[in-house]
Amino acid sequence: MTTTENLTAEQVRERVAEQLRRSRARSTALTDAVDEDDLVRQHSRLMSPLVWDLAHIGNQEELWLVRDVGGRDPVRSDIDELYDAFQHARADRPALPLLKPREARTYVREVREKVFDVLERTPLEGRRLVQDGFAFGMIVQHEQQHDETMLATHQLRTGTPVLHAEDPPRAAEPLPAREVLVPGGEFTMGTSTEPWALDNERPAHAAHVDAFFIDTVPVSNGEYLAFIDAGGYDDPRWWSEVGWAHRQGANLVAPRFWERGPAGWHRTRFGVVEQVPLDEPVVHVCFHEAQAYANWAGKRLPTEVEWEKAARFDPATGRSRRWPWGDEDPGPEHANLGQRHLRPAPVGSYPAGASALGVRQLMGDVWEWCDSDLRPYPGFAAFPYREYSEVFFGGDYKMLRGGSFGTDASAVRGTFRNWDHPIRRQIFAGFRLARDARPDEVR
Ligand code: AVJ
Ligand code: FE
Repeated sequence: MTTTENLTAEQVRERVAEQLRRSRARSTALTDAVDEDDLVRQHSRLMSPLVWDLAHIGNQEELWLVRDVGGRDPVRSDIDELYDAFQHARADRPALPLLKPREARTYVREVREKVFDVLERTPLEGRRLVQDGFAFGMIVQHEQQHDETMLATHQLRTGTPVLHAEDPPRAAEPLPAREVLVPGGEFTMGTSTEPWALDNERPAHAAHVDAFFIDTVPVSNGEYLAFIDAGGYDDPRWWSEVGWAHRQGANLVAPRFWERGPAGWHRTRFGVVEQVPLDEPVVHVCFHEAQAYANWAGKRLPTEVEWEKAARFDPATGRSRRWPWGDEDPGPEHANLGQRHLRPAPVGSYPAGASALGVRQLMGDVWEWCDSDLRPYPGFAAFPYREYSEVFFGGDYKMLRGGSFGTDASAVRGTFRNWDHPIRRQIFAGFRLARDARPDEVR
């Protein structure tokens, strides 16, 4: 959401209401697209049944907005434990006595009706939790995050395709330079002013990078194919020790959802089998594959600090932008966000979304693996609950930045931080390359 400094409480309420409606329309579309059996089934041990995500969305909304912000009685006090992500691993959720699809739909509707009433009656001041509508924004983002998770479940399900969307637009402009120099020195990382930024994005602080080069576009399927064809999956030289062990144990030979046919590589995308499009960013690779590709290509992955500087730093003013293109919220010309399309756009698309330094497609298309672990920023304070970020610090997680075609604009920003295990491939993640600048390349 845009900085709320100049918005009246009424305008904040309108924004909240609009965002709540948008996220619910998406959750509804993702769950109405399939039949009841499909909703309660486990499509992959990596994922919850779709009906769990739906009721979990409602439960999280009830806990924070109905009970905490609203101070109201529980809508249902008997199901909190079932929908607590820390109580049951995803693989175990189908066996739980979950709400049936009809009950889950009724539940989320009842919660939502109360929430609109709470929104009307709650002064959006006095408590940090409600300042600028934060708690509502947090719940909008939570729903959109689970919608992206449900989209990944859709990608894992087999059967007749049920999701459809137009292809993203193809840029008419020629490809930019393949890499740009990011100047060394300090910049402002993170934020203390973005009203709906989550705890791990805070506070704004000075971060230093040495000068480096970053690619203007993500690595494409065509480029990734050259790594496969060069035997990259069979050469331990390119892989870290843990990466190689995983490649061997999981028998990785290509991105997830790819299959080699007599006439070249195919992939399955939301139930449709198609030729691998060479000019699209590669997606469904894990951190270890991204790192191996980078080593093979003679480059490396950017660190998270480098990624954010390339995305936000404006050398003309010295300040950090909210988004790569500036401070205004994303429009369809800036980035492939919001599940408007069911695939990344060809590399070089969205010239209007380029950063000040000329780096494209930082937001949307594919999440980008960074060579950094999940760590708190200096001055981090858990808010409003430790289980969003803090309990994950120091775990086996690598950072992902920028969002994918399946990420809603309300659930990502220039400062937004995402993370996952380095072996995960069902998420919509790809990567771009960086390299150190040689002294003679730095003016
Ligand atoms: C921050 C995206 C890794 O989806 O697991 C959802 C967000 N936290 N419910 C996730 C989240 C609680 C989280 N990520
Ligand atoms: Fe959740």
